[in-house]
Amino acid sequence: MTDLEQLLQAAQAEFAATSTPAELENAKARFLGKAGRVTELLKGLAALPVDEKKARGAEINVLKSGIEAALTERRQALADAELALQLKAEALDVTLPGRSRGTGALHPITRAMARIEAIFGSMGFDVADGPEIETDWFSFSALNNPENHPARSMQDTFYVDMKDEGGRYFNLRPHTSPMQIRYAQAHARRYAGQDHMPEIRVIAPGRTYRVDNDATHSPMFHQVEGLWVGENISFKDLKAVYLNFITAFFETDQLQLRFRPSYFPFTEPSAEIDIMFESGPLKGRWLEVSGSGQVHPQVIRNMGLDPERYIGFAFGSGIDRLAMLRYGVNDLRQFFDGDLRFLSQFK
Ligand code: 2U9
Repeated sequence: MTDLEQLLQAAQAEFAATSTPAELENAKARFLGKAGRVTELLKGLAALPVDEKKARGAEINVLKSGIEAALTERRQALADAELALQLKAEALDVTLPGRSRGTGALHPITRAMARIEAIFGSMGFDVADGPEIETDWFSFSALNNPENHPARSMQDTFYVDMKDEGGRYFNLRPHTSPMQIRYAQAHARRYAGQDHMPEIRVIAPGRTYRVDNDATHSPMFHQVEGLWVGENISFKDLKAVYLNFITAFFETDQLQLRFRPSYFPFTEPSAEIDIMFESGPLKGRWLEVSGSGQVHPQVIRNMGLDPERYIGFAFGSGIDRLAMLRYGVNDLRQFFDGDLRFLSQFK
């Protein structure tokens, strides 16, 4: 074997022994680099006589081509191996089930509210929605709750550091009654001067605020108030509407309803509404579910209507409490903690 054939074999062996592209490039440098062995051979040609130079040069070039071919082959083999490894590592099992994002769902209070709107909607009630930051007049005065009257302390109101035109602080509405007033005023204005005014039949569901925080009170809670005003609306209509609502909401007619005398500045006479289930887990206990009453004549006047002609009833129920009873929840605050372990049970 000639020295050149030996050198080719040496190169092939060294290339074969490499296991990374970097190692291969180092091996290449030992043969074809500036100080590589083939380069040294080529430099050696200069010392040869002219007639030998040509033949030797041709032989060295054959060697060089052989080494280059071996290099290319090894490069390809290493790249193939690397690709095979990568494919193996990143292999994708298309038969595995997909990872779903999980479906969202409506909050139980939102669902209760939607049911309430649907039930009252079926009885011809419109739904009113409006500001949560209110003026003193809409939250209190219009509802026959004058400044400095002790009845104001029935509500531990949040005040906003900003005053209305009368110099009184804005408040976070402690009930949705302001919306009922706004709605009734707009209704009265619309039919002012006409012989006939359609009845006002509206509910105002929404967020309300009071300084209160325990297992059955949250500083932010939800109320639905109802208002039905016309020329001949009485307590019997209130009883029929509320009984129909509560049996539809709880999906049972196995319940009794009673009125218990009470006091609110905006209604006279006033009553608490209690219900008692005749079956099921809540059977046998009277549960307070709403306040109610005949709208006070002064409140009718504040709507822009004549209390000699118009009369009606109003009620106010806590939506959170209704939802607690319906879903068997005993701490109101769970609704607002944002804990998905609790909330996802209502999907
Ligand atoms: C107008 C006139 C009268 C709404 C009423 C109640 C009785 C009542 C409470 C129930 C539980 C508030 O959420 S709660 O704490 N509400 O007891 N609300 S009558 O009376 C009105 C409303 C608007 C114009």
